Amino acid sequence: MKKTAFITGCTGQDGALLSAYLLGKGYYVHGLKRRSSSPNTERVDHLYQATQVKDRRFFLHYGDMTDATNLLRLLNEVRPDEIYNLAAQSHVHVSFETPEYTANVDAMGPLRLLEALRILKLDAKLYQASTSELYGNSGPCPQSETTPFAPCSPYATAKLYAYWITLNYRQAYGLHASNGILFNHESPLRAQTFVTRKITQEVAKIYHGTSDCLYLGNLNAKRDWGHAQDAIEGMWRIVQQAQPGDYVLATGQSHTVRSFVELAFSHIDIPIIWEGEGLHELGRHAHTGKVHIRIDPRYFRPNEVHHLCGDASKARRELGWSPRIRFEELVAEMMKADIEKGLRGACAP
Ligand code: NAP
Ligand code: G4F
Repeated sequence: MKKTAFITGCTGQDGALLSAYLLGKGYYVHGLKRRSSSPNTERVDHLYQATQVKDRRFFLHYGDMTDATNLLRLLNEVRPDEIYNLAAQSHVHVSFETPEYTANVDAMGPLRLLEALRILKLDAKLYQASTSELYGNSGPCPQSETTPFAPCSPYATAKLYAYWITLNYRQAYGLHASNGILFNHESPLRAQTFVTRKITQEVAKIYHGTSDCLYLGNLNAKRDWGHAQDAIEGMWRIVQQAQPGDYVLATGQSHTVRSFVELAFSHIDIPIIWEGEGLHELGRHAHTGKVHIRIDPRYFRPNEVHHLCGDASKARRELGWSPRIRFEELVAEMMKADIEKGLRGACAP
């Protein structure tokens, strides 16, 4: 029998990729979408159209993680086999501006889903989108499932609550509820306010002559950047396990923001040299001397996580999961997509 999945955050990067992945496996997919005054379903519109006529397996429902009765009603109507809770105010910097809202969505949201499962006595498996931000600057790299958590932002603190309440409900009520502790994962669908997509989009504009300078914050932060498609497969594998658990999904390699910038510019044949320090640091075209990167203090965070790099040994061992797409391939794919979007005159997402 075909399985049914309920995906919160289905209009985001991961939600759109997961929806396509599960539809490809023959699932019925029900996604939660927020009411918005401007379109917010661009990433999934093609899926909606593709399954409309003969094979209607993709459904969108209005809802919000802050609305418990909405979630309760939808889960009661859909009665899914699997729930993927991907919805979140997912921007770390923005969470310093909207800490209470972030807690409401990212901490209380998962609690609302868990309570709905308990109240409805639904026998569904739940995936909670946990994050490497939980580690903060807590200790040595690489970080694994046993590394202590030390969240450094309202976002990470809210996600810490979500992590523990998922584990608590698993232990207290025997729910099949799992955490995927995912390190940064990107794709051409990544929102433009995250650093990777911001870089590839601006470098593509520089290539097309519609911009000449990229403004960034901390160039020295290091992240373990993988491909979102690999992450999606890991999420699904976590949910398929006979027993619930908590798993790190990561590549095990980290790079600085600076090296991401250099690699992106290399795709348009611009070698970058760096000069100066701190706020006065510049990135110049090594041959023409033109300035293409400047520092803007607006992009510094009140508190920074310096280095994230994951150890996914447990996922390799128990899920048979390992990332397939290398960092260089990820950057190449994102650059190609943004250059092609520029040729078509298209922009977001
Ligand atoms: P994303 O692109 O920002 O997508 C977030 C999704 O959540 C969007 O569909 C958004 O709707 C929805 N959403 C936000 N607030 C909501 C609310 N109040 N009610 C209902 N839906 C709401 O994030 P992503 O990169 O796909 O990440 C998916 C999940 O994984 C998030 O929980 C994130 O925190 C977590 N995570 C991501 C990464 C990563 O590197 N990508 C790593 C670790 C963990 P709109 O489209 O209307 O904005
Ligand atoms: O791309 P970022 O905004 O991602 P960040 O903060 O690592 O968070 C992402 O990954 C988490 C997993 O570890 C997820 F949980 C979370 O939802 C999100 O998907 O920033 C990456 C790094 C930071 O150190 C930041 O300070 O890039 C640095 N950075 C430098 N200049 C910048 C910029 N970040 C952004 N967004 N914009 C800049 O101009």
